[in-house]
Amino acid sequence: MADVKRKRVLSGIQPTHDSFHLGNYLGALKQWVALQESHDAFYCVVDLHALTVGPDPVELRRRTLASAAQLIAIGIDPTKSTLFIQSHVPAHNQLAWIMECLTGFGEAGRMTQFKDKSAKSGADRTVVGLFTYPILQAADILLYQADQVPVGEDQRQHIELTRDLGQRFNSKYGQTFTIPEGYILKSGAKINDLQDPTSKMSKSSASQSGVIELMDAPEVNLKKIKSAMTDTGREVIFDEKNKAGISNLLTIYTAITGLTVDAAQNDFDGKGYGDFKSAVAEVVVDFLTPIRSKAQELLQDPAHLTAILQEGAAKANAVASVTLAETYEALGLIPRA
Ligand code: ATP
Ligand code: LTN
Repeated sequence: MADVKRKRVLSGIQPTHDSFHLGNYLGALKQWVALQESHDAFYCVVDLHALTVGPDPVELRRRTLASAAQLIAIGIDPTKSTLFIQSHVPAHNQLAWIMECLTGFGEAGRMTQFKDKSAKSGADRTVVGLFTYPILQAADILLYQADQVPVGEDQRQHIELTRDLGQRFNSKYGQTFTIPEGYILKSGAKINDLQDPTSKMSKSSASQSGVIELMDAPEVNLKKIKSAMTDTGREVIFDEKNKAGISNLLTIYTAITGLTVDAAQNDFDGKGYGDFKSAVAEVVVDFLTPIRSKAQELLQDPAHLTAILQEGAAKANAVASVTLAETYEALGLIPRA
């Protein structure tokens, strides 16, 4: 039977912390792993995006490798997926400039993530890179002619911008880019903070006490889950409005066990919050412990990790340079040779 051409996926994650958290995993990374079986997958550690927060160079270097190690530890297989570091493919910056010339100032200013982040630090302390961040993201995606982009709910607007820019380019200069779709799950797309269950679990939260990190010791995560904020009721039922904490724990529990919410509710019928939290803690810790060990093992051998990333960069460059050449041609830029 003829080999049907696989659809392509691309996604990226910032190396802004030493560890990814459960929200990153359940909202996005879990889908990265699943999609590599059926799709031609490109996944990158977006170190250039991380520069928007002005990281310390030693930390950035460490976190970039730690991110790659965690991606492999959760199941990204470099023989199935192209795993690479964004800055290893110069075409990302080159296409970003072109996309910046197609983006309206007001359009970029409407991105809610930019608005939220810049409102927190004030205009004078907000860098221009934060403003153009979603345009670099659009370039990441369009360069690979991606059909789908697995991300969490918070990235929906950035994917819309990517689609708009791709369509705008195509209608002005001729068909050049595939218009991608977001691949956003209905359940798990937003995991909330355990201590503040109406806000998303985030790497940049002020307190880490409600954030379950992949690289944290099992005892730490066990404790965080057992002290998760819940309401004063007793019943384990999914009700995001009145029981945000319990609903968040149910989302986590069902996403990891594969049970339906109904089945989980039945299992804990009449059992109370204490038993439920212990069960959630157990499944989370059992799930994360081997991932943490695998990532630690990979980090013991940075040369091996770097070799994987170099191979990924070569494959990524091969695809990206073709799209960039087509884009330059469509724009009327004169080829060097
Ligand atoms: P920050 O809050 O510092 O911006 P983050 O924790 O949101 O960081 P990102 O690197 O921005 O992490 O996100 C990586 C991926 O994880 C994205 O696809 C994002 O949509 C997803 N994601 C992040 N937080 C959550 C969450 N709480 N629930 C579900 N998905 C999430
Ligand atoms: N903005 C995204 C990270 C990101 C990304 C991408 C996601 C950068 N480039 C390309 C998907 C595709 C975030 O903050 N999570």
